[in-house]
Amino acid sequence: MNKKNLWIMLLAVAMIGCVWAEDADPVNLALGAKGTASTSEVGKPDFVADGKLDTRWGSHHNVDPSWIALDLGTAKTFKTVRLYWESAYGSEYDLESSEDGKTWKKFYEQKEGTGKLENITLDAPVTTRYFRFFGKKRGTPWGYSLWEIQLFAE
Ligand SMILES: [Ca+2]
Repeated sequence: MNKKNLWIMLLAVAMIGCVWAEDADPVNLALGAKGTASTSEVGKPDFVADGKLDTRWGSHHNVDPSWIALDLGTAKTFKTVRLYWESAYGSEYDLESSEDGKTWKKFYEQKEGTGKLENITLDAPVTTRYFRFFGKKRGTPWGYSLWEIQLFAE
């Protein structure tokens, strides 16, 4: 390949890279995580991390507290937590991290949750392998019901 063709090729690769980077959706770091929960009235805990907005997990009705934990496989760093609620939402809850999946540390507290789509930007990035939603007060008589929990680096 001569020099001119090489430059044209490099330019083309760079342009494709730019277009691709702009179009790419942010990576959901929770996708495919393994879920466990205090109870499951509807669906399975894994359903909150399957990337589908029509599959959900719901805890047993009328139980506080209730929780769902995700094992991300390896430690991941995120600054945004997105909760896709079904109609049964949590009005008060903690978000927690853990190094071993047993001992939990609160990094965010919600006291006025309103359900629907909650897009939470943390004050500082959190790095953890285990993530837990810990529901303290339900917004309805039912349980806590989530279509998806998503985590993003930014
Ligand atoms: Ca889902």
